[in-house]
Amino acid sequence: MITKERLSDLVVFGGTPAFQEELHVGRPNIGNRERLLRRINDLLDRRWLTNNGPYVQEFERQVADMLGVRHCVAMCNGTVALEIAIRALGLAGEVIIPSMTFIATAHALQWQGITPVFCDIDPHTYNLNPSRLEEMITPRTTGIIGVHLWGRPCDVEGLSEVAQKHNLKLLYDAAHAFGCSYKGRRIGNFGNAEVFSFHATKFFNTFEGGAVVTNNDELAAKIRLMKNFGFAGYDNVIYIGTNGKMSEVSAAMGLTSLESLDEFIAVNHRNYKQYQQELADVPGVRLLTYDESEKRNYQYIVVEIDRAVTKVGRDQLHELLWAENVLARRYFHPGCHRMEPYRSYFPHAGLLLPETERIVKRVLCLPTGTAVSPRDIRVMCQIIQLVVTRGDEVRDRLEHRAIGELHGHSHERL
Ligand code: T4K
Repeated sequence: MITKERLSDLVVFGGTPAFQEELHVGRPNIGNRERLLRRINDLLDRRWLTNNGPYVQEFERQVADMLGVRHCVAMCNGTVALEIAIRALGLAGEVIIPSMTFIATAHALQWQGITPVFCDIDPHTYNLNPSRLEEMITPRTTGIIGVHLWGRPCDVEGLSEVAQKHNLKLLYDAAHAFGCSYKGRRIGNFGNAEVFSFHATKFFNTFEGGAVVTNNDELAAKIRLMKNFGFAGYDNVIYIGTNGKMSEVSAAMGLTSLESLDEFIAVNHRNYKQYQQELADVPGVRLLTYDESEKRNYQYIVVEIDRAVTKVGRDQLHELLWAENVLARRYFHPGCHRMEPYRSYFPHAGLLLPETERIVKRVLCLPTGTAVSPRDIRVMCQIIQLVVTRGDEVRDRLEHRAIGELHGHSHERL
């Protein structure tokens, strides 16, 4: 690992990369390897690999207990869990969602012929803004999907008020919010149902995986049928369904990850505090904060770049970091409304999404989790500090380099 003190130390200006190996956002946390391998050996010995096996059942029980929710239905991934929850709730026509989310939230609707209607976010929380919801409601609206972005809960009360007033279903995409709480109650207990992702890149993972959790018995029963082709016993299909089942190997990983959950959160919290400290005096770089009086998983380190102060834009900083082997991510740039098929369907959607359009250009997620050391964080923050304190110069040199490259290419073409 190389520390950076001068601009010429930066790779873009001729230096060598700060990190020999790439640092990723979303490097998986791995729990106790021996226990995982023991479980995998067990399931192989049992020759029971999927279809509601004993590990899946145990995993569902443990998750439901931890969250204090009546039902947890484990699934093969978060996207299928969303699709099934959407279908089981009878959503149709139009459903209101934020555009500031991973594309899966929108696709899970469109995949089933339901139109996602993008609503703007609150300028402080970056979650759905309840006061902008009503203007998006039409006679075709059947529901709202709130996304607890980066594990910071939505305004649950504000959203339920609008949902109730207009008789709409309320589903939460809680892909980022496993282990978090809202007003002392665990995420998983709100709306008609909530959906988690346990993808490898989440702080808690089952390789691929997800779950729908709900306190509604009838809905849970329907979702259980739907994730298993509608089978209600051998040779007896009583409902339309698909294959959304979690495998035993995923559940084995899930049970093992659950045993290390507190440790993963503690490491994320420690990393968050260190980033907070190291970036405290870097002007124009604001670390998004978590409410520490609530339960949080601290799995995303999000910085917001104010270009008016830093001079170097978010995208330039992103490029500089990648050159150093820090694979920072611009989640969720450029917003779902600017991705296909939505940008073709709704080319002017951005006009109603001023906050989303502003935020997607400013945020950057930095590596955290158990694969990142305190020293890695120190070096990453040092690079950011160096770049920002010499922002004018870095910007000018990057822009000159870009113009130079452009001239180089046009000469080549001649
Ligand atoms: N709703 C929301 C709000 C979500 O954020 C997501 C998923 C979903 C719904 C859907 O849940 P799932 O169906 O995925 O369960 C990644 C994840 O694939 C995705 O699960 C996640 N959100 C999203 C925020 O991030 P990409 O396209 O950015 O993944 P990718 O391949 O670029 O990987 C991210 C980084 O992690 C890379 O730097 C590589 C690193 N990585 C990845 C994997 C898989 C590793 O170091 N090891 C690994 O095993 O979507």
